[in-house]
Amino acid sequence: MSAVEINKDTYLKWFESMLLMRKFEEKTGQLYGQQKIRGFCHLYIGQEAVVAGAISAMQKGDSMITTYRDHAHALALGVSANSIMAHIFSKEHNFYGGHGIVGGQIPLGAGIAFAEKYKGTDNVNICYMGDGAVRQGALNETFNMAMLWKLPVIFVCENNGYAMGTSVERTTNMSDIYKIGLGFDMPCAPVDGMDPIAVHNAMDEAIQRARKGEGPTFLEMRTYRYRGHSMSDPAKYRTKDELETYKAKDPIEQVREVILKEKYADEAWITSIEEKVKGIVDESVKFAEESPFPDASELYKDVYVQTDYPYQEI
Ligand SMILES: Cc1ncc(C[n+]2csc(CCOP(=O)(O)OP(=O)(O)O)c2C)c(N)n1
Ligand SMILES: [Mg+2]
Repeated sequence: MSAVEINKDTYLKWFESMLLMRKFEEKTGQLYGQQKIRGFCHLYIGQEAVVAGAISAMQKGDSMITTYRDHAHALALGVSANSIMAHIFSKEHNFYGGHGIVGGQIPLGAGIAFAEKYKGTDNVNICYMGDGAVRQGALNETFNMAMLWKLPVIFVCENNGYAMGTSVERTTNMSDIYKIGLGFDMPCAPVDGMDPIAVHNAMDEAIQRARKGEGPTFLEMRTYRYRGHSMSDPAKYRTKDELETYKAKDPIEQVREVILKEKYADEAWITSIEEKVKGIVDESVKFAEESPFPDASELYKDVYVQTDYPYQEI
């Protein structure tokens, strides 16, 4: 049985949150083109259902940690668009970043889950990684420890088919990534990552198991990024047909269709949400442009955090 049922409200929330993720990313891409955002920039366009379906299965107190393709995860946890345009980590919203080292967040996710168990909460950590991260050595050590100690963590591989320009098939003989869990006796499954309902149901089941103390799950979300790896990638390693096949399953369009078909809301509501989202995104750009640059001394701030829990022998 689901802990969190899908109903009309879920669909309306999915639509608004996925539209915000998409429009925020489109604007981010534009700002990069205008050189207002520099350095590296990785967009989430196409993968929205993976985060939307997870959020609807989570409860307050649960946390997320992910890679550099991270704007949507923060938005969905309630970090404001304003602050994401300027700065992204948020302890207050249980969003732990944002990691640039491929696979680096996998042991950190298990560490967050260890802390929750140690403190006796029933919170769960959702630890995301790309398909390019699953062959990093750290995953093996982490999966072993997470199973041994039955940590409340859900490992989610967002398999978008490529690590930069390299397809999964070019790096492994076992392209059914979820099967990595089998070697650890970890519950694992492939999930249609373009479908928020499938994501929600898989996450709901995994989260319930983790909350009951039954340990981790490994889910392979089969998804797709519509844009290149980062802003400098013209994505010539894939065909237009392949891209179109995934766009035909666009999660925002799927949810919009259900809302209209089931009469959960009408076209006027859809338009009002589109306007609301545009307002939020435009405001975030204004906020970021008007905010002062941080002082160089900020680099040293918050590197270490004093916790409420003194060290104890266990
Ligand atoms: C340890 C390490 N090796 C290499 C890189 C360079 N690098 C950055 S992103 C990336 C591809 C990762 O792809 P994937 O895990 O599939 O995530 P996606 O970008 O598709 O979301 C690589 C190789 C890095 N950041 N860290
Ligand atoms: Mg990838």
